[in-house]
Amino acid sequence: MQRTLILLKPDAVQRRLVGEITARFERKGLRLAGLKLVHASRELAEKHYAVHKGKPFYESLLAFLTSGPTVALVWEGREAVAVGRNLMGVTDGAKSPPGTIRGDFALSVQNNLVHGSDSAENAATEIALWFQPDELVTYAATDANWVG
Ligand code: IDP
Repeated sequence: MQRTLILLKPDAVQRRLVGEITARFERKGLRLAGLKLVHASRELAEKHYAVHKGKPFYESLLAFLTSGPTVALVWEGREAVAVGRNLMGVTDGAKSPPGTIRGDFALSVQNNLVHGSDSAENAATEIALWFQPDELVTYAATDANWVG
């Protein structure tokens, strides 16, 4: 069992795609463990995208992530990190295949609707950045025998 952090970035909220995107993770069979609406501070955005510091798009990326509310989600399940990345597609919306979230709804490289952790290790770090431990809920999914 693995956890991943998924962010529905400010463009997803502004474009009213929160329900559409969240539904894809639900239907896949992942279990929702955390959910909140956050208007990210510059400090949070800097920590979240620390790996991109110094890149030409860094300041623009921080401005984007702090421009409005983000929906932060924690999903649990078998191979949750890889499953999340597959549902998202590739970074550039224009190159992302149809059927993926970015392939279906994004055209931009920066404004690509979703973030998903790229390793279990990074997921743990990112979840701790966006959630307090008591904001994550563990429970038995009644359909676990069918989708697990
Ligand atoms: P990922 O979100 O697909 O894992 P990363 O390379 O980790 O992609 O980049 C993080 C985010 O930074 C992307 O989702 C996108 O919003 C933005 N980004 C990445 N590369 C570029 C770029 O070349 N121009 C503008 N924004 C970029």
